[in-house]
Amino acid sequence: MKLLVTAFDPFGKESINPSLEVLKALEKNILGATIISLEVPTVCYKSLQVIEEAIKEHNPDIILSIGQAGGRSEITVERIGINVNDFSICDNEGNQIIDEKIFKDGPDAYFVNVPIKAMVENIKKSNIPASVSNTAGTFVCNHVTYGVRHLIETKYKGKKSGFIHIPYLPEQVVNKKGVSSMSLDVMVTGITEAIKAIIEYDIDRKVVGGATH
Ligand code: PCA
Repeated sequence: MKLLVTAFDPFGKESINPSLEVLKALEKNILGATIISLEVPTVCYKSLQVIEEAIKEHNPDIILSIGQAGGRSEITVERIGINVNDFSICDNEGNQIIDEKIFKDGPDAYFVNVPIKAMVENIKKSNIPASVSNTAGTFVCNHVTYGVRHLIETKYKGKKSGFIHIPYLPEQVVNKKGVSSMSLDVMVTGITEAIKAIIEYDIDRKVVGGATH
């Protein structure tokens, strides 16, 4: 089995992106599966082009993308990507798209097709806070969550894709009073556990993990 794992370059006011740091530290073989690492620009459409090139080159079974969710306190496994670009800040090439579809011919949303509950349970088993998230926002991470699923549905049927948002690293919050962070080694363990769940569970576990709001 081959997994393409992607992470973003720093964006906004940050000089590091925890997703890229986690990607660099990730084992290249997990439970016998080959991990292919890919850095992706935090830029609409270009991010998807870079991922599609890697899909063509490596033909992975699974595409798992990781991104920074500054302010979240847990590792959050995204459930859904929605067909909208509504950027509250500029991407890394200065694009700020407001209220436009990502793909005009695409459905309103796609659920990811990796086992999100099993991933969350596996992360929590290692005593790391994790939960299912029902919104990946409306910036480049949602763009990639939606866009990769759209690529799969339209061109690369049979592959799976998912998205995980991770908190800031401690060094990013030194001057952000009261903002959550998580250490690199903890996040690397968490992502590794999530990948193990993807490899082990073809069908998701039916366990509690929803939200009231
Ligand atoms: N996080 C941003 C884009 C890149 C990243 O790491 C987001 O949540 O949309």
